Amino acid sequence: MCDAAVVDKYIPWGRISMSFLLPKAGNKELTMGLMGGTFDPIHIGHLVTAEEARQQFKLDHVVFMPAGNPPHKDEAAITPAEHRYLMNMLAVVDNPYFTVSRLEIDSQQPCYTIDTVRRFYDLYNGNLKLFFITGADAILDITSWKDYKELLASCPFIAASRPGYSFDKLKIIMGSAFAEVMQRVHLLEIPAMAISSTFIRRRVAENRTIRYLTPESVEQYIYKNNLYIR
Ligand code: DND
Repeated sequence: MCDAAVVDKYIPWGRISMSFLLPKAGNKELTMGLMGGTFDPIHIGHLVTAEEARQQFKLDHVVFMPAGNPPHKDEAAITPAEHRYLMNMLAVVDNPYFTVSRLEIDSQQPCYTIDTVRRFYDLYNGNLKLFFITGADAILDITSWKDYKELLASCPFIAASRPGYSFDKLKIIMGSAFAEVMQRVHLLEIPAMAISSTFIRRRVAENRTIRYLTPESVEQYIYKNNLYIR
């Protein structure tokens, strides 16, 4: 469960609230896309997915949620959360509809998506229509996520097409779970981009260019901080 203490905490440069930078609710119900990820690093596949979801599903905002201590990944193998958060901030700065949340990275415990979704509904007093944005690959193992039935019931997913993960293939691999899961999953066709964070990390380690695979500011941040160099 995400730590409630992150709602309002002190950080070295002052006091910051969990809702800092998050879209304000106002009187009308907000329609929001939440894009969770390890983002190690964020790249144009993530950004194109979020922007396409925003337009096709008429989202007021997309909030990127870098995972602090991802339950599904080896913590020692991932880049410190603060670097991943800052790369997300650099990547979204020119899009007025995109923001980044610190909710998960400020939590000391593993954050499960169901807990994050509950926190968001609480934060907006239910005055929120939330979609969780993923790539098609995430749907493949959704049944292993914490309380996945409740998660899907409370928050529909938008799943973007991804090279190597056709929905026909998912149907075969997921078997009987597919039909039930897909009742709450909206498919999103995006221009196919065979880009992954793994691919970018490998290219940096091999001293190969990553230009245009991620925003230039993120590329420069990676070099400046010697990230992904073996
Ligand atoms: P990843 O580490 O796969 O994200 O994590 C995705 C989200 O799943 C995070 O919010 C996790 O907390 C959550 N999760 C995972 C497992 C269990 C549970 C929750 C649980 O609650 O039990 P990446 O940084 O690798 O990628 C972020 C998203 O972007 C993913 O959905 C990925 O599929 C998608 N993506 C692309 N989509 C389209 N084209 C591309 C993409 N590259 C990545 N080229």
